[in-house]
Amino acid sequence: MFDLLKKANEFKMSRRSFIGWSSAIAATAAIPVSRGLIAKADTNIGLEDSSGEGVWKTAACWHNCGSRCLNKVLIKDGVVVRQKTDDTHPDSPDFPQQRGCLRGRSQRKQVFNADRLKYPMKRKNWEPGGGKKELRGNDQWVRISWDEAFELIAAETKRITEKYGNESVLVTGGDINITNVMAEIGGYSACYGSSSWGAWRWIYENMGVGEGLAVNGINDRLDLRNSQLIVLWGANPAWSTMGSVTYNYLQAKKAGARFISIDPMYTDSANVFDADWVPIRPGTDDALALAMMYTLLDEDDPKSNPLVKWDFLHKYTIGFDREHMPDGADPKDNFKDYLLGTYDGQPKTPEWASEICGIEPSKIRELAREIGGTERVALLTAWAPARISNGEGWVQAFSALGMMTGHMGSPGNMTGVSCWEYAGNMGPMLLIAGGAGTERVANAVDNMINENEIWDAVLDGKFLQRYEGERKANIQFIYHNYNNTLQTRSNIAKGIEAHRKVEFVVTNAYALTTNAKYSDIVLPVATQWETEGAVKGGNREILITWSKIMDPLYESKTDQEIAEGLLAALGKDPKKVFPFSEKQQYFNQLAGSMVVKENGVDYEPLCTITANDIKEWGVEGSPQQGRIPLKEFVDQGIYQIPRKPGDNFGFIAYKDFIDDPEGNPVSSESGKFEIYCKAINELSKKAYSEIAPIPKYEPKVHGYETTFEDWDKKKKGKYPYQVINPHYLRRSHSTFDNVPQLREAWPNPVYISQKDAQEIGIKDGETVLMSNEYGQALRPVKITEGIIPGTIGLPHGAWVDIDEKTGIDRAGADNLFVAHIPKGLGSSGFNSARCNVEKWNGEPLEEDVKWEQRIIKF
Ligand SMILES: Nc1nc2c(c(=O)[nH]1)N[C@H]1C(S)=C(S)[C@@H](COP(=O)(O)OP(=O)(O)OC[C@H]3O[C@@H](n4cnc5c(=O)[nH]c(N)nc54)[C@H](O)[C@@H]3O)O[C@H]1N2
Ligand SMILES: Nc1nc2c(c(=O)[nH]1)N[C@H]1C(S)=C(S)[C@@H](COP(=O)(O)OP(=O)(O)OC[C@H]3O[C@@H](n4cnc5c(=O)[nH]c(N)nc54)[C@H](O)[C@@H]3O)O[C@H]1N2
Ligand code: SF4
Ligand SMILES: [Mo]
Repeated sequence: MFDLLKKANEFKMSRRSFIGWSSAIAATAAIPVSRGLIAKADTNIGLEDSSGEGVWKTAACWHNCGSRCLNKVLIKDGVVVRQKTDDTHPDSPDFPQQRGCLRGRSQRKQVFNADRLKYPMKRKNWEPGGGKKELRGNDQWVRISWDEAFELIAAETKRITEKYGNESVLVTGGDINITNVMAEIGGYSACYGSSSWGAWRWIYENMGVGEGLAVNGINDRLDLRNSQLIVLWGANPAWSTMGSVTYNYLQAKKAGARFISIDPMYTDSANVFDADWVPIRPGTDDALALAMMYTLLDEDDPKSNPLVKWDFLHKYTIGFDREHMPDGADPKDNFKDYLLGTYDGQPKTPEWASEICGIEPSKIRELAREIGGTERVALLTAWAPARISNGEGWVQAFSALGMMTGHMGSPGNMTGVSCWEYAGNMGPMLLIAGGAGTERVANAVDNMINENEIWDAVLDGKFLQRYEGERKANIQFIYHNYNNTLQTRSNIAKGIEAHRKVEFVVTNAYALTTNAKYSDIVLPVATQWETEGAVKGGNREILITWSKIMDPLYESKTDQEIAEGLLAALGKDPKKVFPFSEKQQYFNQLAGSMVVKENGVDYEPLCTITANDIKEWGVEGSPQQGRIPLKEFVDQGIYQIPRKPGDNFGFIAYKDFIDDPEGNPVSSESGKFEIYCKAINELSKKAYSEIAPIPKYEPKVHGYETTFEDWDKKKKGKYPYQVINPHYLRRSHSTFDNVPQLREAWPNPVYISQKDAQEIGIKDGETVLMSNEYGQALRPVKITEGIIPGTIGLPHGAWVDIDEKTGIDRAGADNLFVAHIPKGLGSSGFNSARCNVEKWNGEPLEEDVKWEQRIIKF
């Protein structure tokens, strides 16, 4: 052991000089000293390098970053010395390599970061029942053994569930490990939310924009090349979908498409695609869409200027006009009369919308004419514009615009969400990962707490069980599973208050994340470089598999090992809940993975598995015939379907429905696209606030209108700036925020317009204090012409770092400013927040790359 550590240290020195890291932190963070340095190259699944120069293995890049890429590591003498990305085949537009981004390529800086948690630990002033609860987040840590950790957690779990009932345990996150433990002992309270999707979450199916949430709402990437106009309506793939998406869009550009970007920020995507930028105020897209539809109606002449696709509306939708209303609905409630203002006296004119969304009326008319008057248009939105309070009207309006202009269901025409792993490329998955085989244990406690209500449920003892009614809650134990809920959900300050109220908080984490920091007991978890392996999908053309790079670092354990240890301490049989070893589960995923056949319809197993493979792996299974040998898939790390125009894998969203609406109805109650949707309206009456059955403009809680003290006199109020949280390249949400190299590359400023900066009296790089009724934070400003005045861009996910004396956060955590007010069917209002911005007269902020890392020394 000693020799190996020495070797690793020597290696670190030469490696450091070779890479030439300039920052001292970067150098010390590069490689830790531990048994985990000793990567045991598993001959079963490793790729031997014949020259003896090391072994390249596919390493996990497992985060919820909106992409999935191939990452490989070179293991030499048991040490990870280099990383590379996809070079499994030559790159071309039709068959692109799945290249990793800056975060994936710095993955080893995260895995081997000096801040990795080494041992189980408890808070110094914790004792059963909570101890000094107010010190959570601000206490010292004491190292404990795993046995002690399991015993303490089991004892507290028993005490708390016996005293307050199983519903007093709140498990956050959907990961199966801890939820299964708590389900096995009688259940737990869970939470749910709309985090990614915003208002799309519970609207799309009811409206009939069937699979609009993700997979099948838009056409595939090769068909994008048929679009003449591509509208990116609040979408920035160059930041939020790494991998090949920007490259795919560029092929459409090369094929002649023009781009428009409707966004509060001039994005890197808009820049790359040379898009016309239409700056818009956050949360006002519904007003713009309504005014565009008003213009279409106003200027439409079926003979001389056909802008509205009446045939499409009549054949495929209900609720547009009084002649096409569903049974039982008041004909006066039709959408056309709402646009015209027939009954409410307010036509939704460009002049009306302009005052709200900030776009000139002439520009609104121009946009309507262009979208209505172009034959083949891709109307694409990411989830961000719907990640607002009362965002349902936007989802309805955007969809209705696509229907009114008929840009759905034919080549080059699509209207829907283009986001996350499916951005700009939808259709049935051409490869499907197999399941691990572990079952979710049924949860006897049926408490589902909306994420906007979790902290209030803890503090006030009640919540709304959606569609049912109010329920009492007495949460006394928060177990943070696999997420960073305290950081990534609305109103962090309230969350901290809630954490300081309950009797017990536990987190499994590999660094001192926000969840971990405010806990009583923290269990060090292995990263996915230290677990057996997994198969994961990404875009529809790929399946990636990674396998173990090394044993768990320090004393860390995998999520499943932790769950098993807890079950045993609770007197339960771990084997009953987790019947399969982690290796068996990895094997199950490989064996169950499927690939589409050449006909584009049927599927076959991806891996050929021999009796010898099964023996070598030491698992249970049966031999099977597949597309490629198991070893080949594991060694390559990827299987990708080559694509070419005209192949059998193309996809046009809703084409089946367009070809035969009766034979292939969409998911709504009527089977048609519902511009008037009764179901949404009825559901909303049993949820948080009523949603109109048709697309209607509604001011947002904490939206633009609320930045004024007096709207008529246009007098700004206490919190005059709107805040948005672009997903930022330094991080995947909060993940990677602790990597010094990424901090150096992406310094995390707050983006402010030139005009606002002048009014506030600040220069580029100076520090500002942002504040509202929920929180305060400092950030250096980046002054730009590329953001609409009146809005600031505070990147999503910085690790909150509150000074206990002043209450001010120096990291600029977005969720300090977001209200925890569920609206509609329960969506979160991340992009509808507001605050004040002023020059900071205290000590200027040091760049966060220079901050001390959260390294716990015992
Ligand atoms: N204000 C604002 N808030 C937002 C958003 C926004 O735009 N604005 N976006 C929202 C969106 S889209 C999403 S999806 C959510 C994401 O919310 P989260 O899922 O909470 O996001 P992460 O910060 O990535 O948290 C993942 C955590 O899991 C840990 N982790 C990683 N691997 C493992 C593992 O193998 N085991 C265990 N136990 N832990 C592991 C990581 O260290 C990290 O702390 O945030 C939402 N919050
Ligand atoms: N780098 C990075 N990439 C990520 C993630 C990450 O954390 N970091 N997270 C991944 C996950 S889980 C998800 S769900 C996706 C989310 O992906 P997106 O929803 O696309 O992410 P955002 O960056 O929040 O927003 C995209 C664009 O919408 C704009 N926008 C914000 N509010 C509004 C609005 O009200 N109206 C209009 N018109 N535009 C608006 C923003 O300025 C931004 O340019 O990203 C994924 N990709
Ligand atoms: S885009 Fe995501 S999966 Fe790809 S390399 Fe970056 S972090 Fe990893
Ligand atoms: Mo997300």
